Amino acid sequence: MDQDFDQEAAAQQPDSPPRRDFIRGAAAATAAVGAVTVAMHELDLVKRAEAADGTIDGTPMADRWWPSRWGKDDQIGATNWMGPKTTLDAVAQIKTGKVYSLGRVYEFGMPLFGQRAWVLRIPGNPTGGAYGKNQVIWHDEILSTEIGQVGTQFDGLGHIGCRTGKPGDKTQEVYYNGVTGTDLHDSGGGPGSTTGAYGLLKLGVENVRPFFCRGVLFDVAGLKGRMLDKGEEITVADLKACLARQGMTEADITEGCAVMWRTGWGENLWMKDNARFNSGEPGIGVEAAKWLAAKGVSVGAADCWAIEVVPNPDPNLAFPVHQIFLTRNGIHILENIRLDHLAADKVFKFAFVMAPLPMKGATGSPAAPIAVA
Ligand code: UVW
Repeated sequence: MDQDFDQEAAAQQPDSPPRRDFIRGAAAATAAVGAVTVAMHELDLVKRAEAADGTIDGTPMADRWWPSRWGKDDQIGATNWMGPKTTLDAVAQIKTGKVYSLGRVYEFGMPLFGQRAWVLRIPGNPTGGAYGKNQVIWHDEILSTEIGQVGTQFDGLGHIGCRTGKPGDKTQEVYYNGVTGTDLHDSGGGPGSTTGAYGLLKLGVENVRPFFCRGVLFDVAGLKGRMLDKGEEITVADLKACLARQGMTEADITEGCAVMWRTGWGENLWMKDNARFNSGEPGIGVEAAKWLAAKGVSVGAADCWAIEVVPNPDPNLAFPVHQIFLTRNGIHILENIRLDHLAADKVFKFAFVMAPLPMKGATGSPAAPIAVA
């Protein structure tokens, strides 16, 4: 299969419907649902996305990104780094043994992107029983949610791709390692076949290895002495300044390590001002994403909902860091984590531990990551 870009076809598209509609959907949800739990991305975000010219020329996705550094059939991306070397290096970072929980509580009222939902119900009181002379009773729950894409969430490699051709041409919707929209959804039909509607046929989150590696925190809010604002880009200079302030060097960013940046956005706004939390965010931009990718990190994480600056300072781009990390480099993303307690204790290097739930064909996973100092 020739998966080279159809640049000419792409250039003929007057607009970029998926990117435009994706963000417009969030704004529609705002109008419909009001100030409850649904994301309330502001209209300026929509206007900026609509300014995009609908082609990928001149964007970080303009040149071919596959086969991956781990071979043409790889489906686990940067978790290839995980192994005895990263495990032992992580253990070497442990000095006090203090454990920090980086995950947030999943609950009604947490900020959600677009029209995503969190609906947990307990069927019955109790759900079952009583049985036996000992009269055992129990509770279950039913959960309806975009399970890999709400709250503290780990993005798998099937989550984000890039349309490189005409709308509707699934062979030109390309994900990590050149996997196409057709590969993800179409097993060819016939007896025993299934479709991606029941779980992506490739790049599902069940493929990734558990993380046990070094973690590195860039305390950008500490560096600036304030919460960063939405649309404020964290640059490579900022990341280097964090390292210097924290008594570290670039050599501390090792292959396979987990990197995370504290903006202050989560600790100040999560469940306190959801409308502002969802209206945009500070985060890294294209420059810093490329810099970190070149260092071979395994996952990028932050205390905000997309880890990257939103709106992007370049009005032609929508979520480019997602594409640079996930689609181009197989680097995972971890969103909506807590970092304030690490910063308060000046813990900037630690062991990072997280096992995404192996849900076959899922785009991501809930997560309860920990740091061990
Ligand atoms: C998108 O789905 C674009 O965002 P996130 O991964 O931040 O949920």
